[in-house]
Amino acid sequence: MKSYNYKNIESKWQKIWEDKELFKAVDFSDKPKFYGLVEFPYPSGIGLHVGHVRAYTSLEVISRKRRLEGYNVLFPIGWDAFGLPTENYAIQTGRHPRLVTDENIKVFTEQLKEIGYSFDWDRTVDTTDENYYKWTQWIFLKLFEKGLAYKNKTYVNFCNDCKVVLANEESQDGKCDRCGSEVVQMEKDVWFLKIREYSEKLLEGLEKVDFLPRIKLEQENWIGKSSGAEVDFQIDGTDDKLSVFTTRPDTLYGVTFMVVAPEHPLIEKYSEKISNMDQIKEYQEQAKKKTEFERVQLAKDKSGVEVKGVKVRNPLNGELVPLWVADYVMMGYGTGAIMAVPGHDGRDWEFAKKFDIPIIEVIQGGNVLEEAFTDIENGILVNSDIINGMNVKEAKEKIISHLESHGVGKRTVNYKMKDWAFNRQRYWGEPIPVVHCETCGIVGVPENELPVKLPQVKNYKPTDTGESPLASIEEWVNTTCPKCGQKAKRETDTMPQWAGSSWYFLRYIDPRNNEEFASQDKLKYWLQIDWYNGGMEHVSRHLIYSRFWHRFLYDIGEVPVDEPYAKRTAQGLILGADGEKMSKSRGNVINPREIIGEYGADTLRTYIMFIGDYEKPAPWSDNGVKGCRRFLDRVWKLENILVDGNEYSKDNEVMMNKTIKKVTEDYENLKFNTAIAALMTLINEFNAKGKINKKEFSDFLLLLNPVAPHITEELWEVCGIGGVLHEQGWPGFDPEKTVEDVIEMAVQVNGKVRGKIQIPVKSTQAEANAAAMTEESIKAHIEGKTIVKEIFVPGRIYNIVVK
Ligand code: ANZ
Ligand code: ZN
Repeated sequence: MKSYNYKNIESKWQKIWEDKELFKAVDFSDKPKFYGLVEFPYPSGIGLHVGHVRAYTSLEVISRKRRLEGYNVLFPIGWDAFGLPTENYAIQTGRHPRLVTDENIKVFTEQLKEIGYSFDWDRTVDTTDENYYKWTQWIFLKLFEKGLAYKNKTYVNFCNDCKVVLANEESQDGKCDRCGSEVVQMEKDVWFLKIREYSEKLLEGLEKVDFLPRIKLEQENWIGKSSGAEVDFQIDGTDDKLSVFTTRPDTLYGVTFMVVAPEHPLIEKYSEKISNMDQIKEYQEQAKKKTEFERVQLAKDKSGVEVKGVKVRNPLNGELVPLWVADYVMMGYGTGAIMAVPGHDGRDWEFAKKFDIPIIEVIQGGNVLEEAFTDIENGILVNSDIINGMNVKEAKEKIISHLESHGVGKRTVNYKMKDWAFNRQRYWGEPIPVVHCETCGIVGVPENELPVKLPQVKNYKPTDTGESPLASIEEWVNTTCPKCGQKAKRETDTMPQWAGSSWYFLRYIDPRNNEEFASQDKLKYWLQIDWYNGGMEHVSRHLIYSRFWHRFLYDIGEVPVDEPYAKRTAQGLILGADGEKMSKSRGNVINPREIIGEYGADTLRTYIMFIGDYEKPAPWSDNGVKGCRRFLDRVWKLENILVDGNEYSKDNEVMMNKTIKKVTEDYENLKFNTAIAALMTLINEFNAKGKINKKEFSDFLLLLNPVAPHITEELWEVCGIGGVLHEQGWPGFDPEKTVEDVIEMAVQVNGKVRGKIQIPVKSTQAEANAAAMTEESIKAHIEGKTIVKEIFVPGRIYNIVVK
């Protein structure tokens, strides 16, 4: 037999698959459909990463398995190609991002094809293609028409280096996600999408989908629903009130001070009354310089200033409490003001200690002078007048109804999730399709004028004031108002990178449609996406944003189902051989090309799926790669022990059924590593026996095929099994034959149990007799006598009567 020439084999089969258009998804078919989705890559200049390979090979395995199972499979890929790295590269080199993107896409395409992925290459989408972003703009206009996109002045996280406004999710630990430099607060006009209005729908939607529990949890935390009350405190000597949001209305008797955020409008309003306004102004200036993260997470040492001259009254007991301004209270959450309960809230406790404010215990069980007692869900109320002796739950209810009946508060829910800051002052993004008219305000560009194309610019660098480079192209900026026909200016901000990826899965369904983003018939046929796999890092942002857009499209009748993804799973990271996250700076990055060159794509695929528990991080191991290559070498050599046979040989029956069951189920449960381990064991068994028959061999090849498609197709052909592998069906198993059921059976002689035998559950009376005769304790009572009667209940008991 020839040696395992993976290079020839892999290019040969890749060509055959392509020529036969094997992976083309057919619109409308009698077969059941399967839509498997993987997160499309950002075509960076670095090329494909082994992390991509892990992310894609899982659904690649499932997609290939589904085809063998008789499904019409849609398994698409595309390019999420707008974004900063390409733009920064363009700024450095002066080369147009379009050219750079096209080059990168070419490299990514080659790399993905080398791995032998079964993508439908006729359906690729590119978010930077005019025919694609036309529809991204179209969806934006729909949001705008429905009042879900608005422009507002706000403080934004601004990166001085990238010259770009960052979404909250993009500035972590007070640093820019992209370049790592310090983030500052800047007042700007910003586009927002009202994703908050979808909080409840996005939460409810989670109940009907099959997402991994940790994915659901992260989405819930991101939305951050909390239930409680809004309580109105009266500002002493006025008719004004200061409303606070609290999750703990039961602790109202423990309030010893109130706090407003530095940006709270109350300060401005009462500036005449406040006697230490200078001090407060200075504090406000300091707070401006801090990011939300610094204010909330880093503020171990609490800071604040008392608002002198203003006091507020507790609506329950009428007591006057002092008012403070402190930056641990955020303007963007709740009402921007809190009632402070230092006995039972850690932040309030630290603050009270530092500024010598009284602390009152209202829930029994701790020592509030030593530390805040916060473990209070099951506590009993004290020092609390009308709720004394109640548990927390009762107390909450009682207080809320009391507040409501007295008109000083109400039950309310709050969501952590903020509206989505939806613009960038950058070049390489979708232009936001509106114009600014002095008479008409902000006006959407008419649908028939879409796409609003990106114009040519000389310089891709944003201006120092944070304006997009588009702002400097007069011919483009100056236009006329679609409503009144007078002079108007185009919006020069572009959309954030999350825009294109918020609906790409819909475009795959009908990628070349010029009339609609996708036809209703095709959407009806392909949706929902049956299985979506991607990274945990996209679980809060991309996954929420795309569910939001999809849900919006559903609400306006543009898509037939409310939730886009029936199921969502996530892979773990692949770490370097040093156990650290792979990164260029650490020099521990593995390039898939090198592995393919040295061992072949099938080895790469097998190793990536074998590397460990799919959901957990896994360190790279060169020895592991070699081990997988040796496994494929052994697969290649099975031909040497191949014998005829159209059925499993008797003594392999259970082993085959068992392995088929295991591999079938493990693939579905993301246990690719144990599935491959079972196939390795199977090979060892056959090698030990010195033979494998054709039926056993062909089923083995089918099981391995989704993971290692090239070598298995080749072996199918060279071993003359008949037909081609990819036209076969997935092997089935007989559940009854998956276990070698051995049971213990009691043997009675003349009514007395004389011993026990171990026999397969389906044994006959003769087999039971043979087994019984090997047991000394039983044999002793039978030998030399005559058996006059036998009562054999299969699987239960064996009774012998002797004389
Ligand atoms: C009194 C109280 C007593 C509170 C107690 C907590 C414990 P979550 O669960 O995250 O929604 N809070 C409200 N608005 C705030 C803001 N803008 N900035 C900072 N903190 C704010 O948290 C709600 C709790 O966080 C609220 O309930 C409030 O403090 C505080 F034993 O009110 B609580
Ligand atoms: Zn106008």
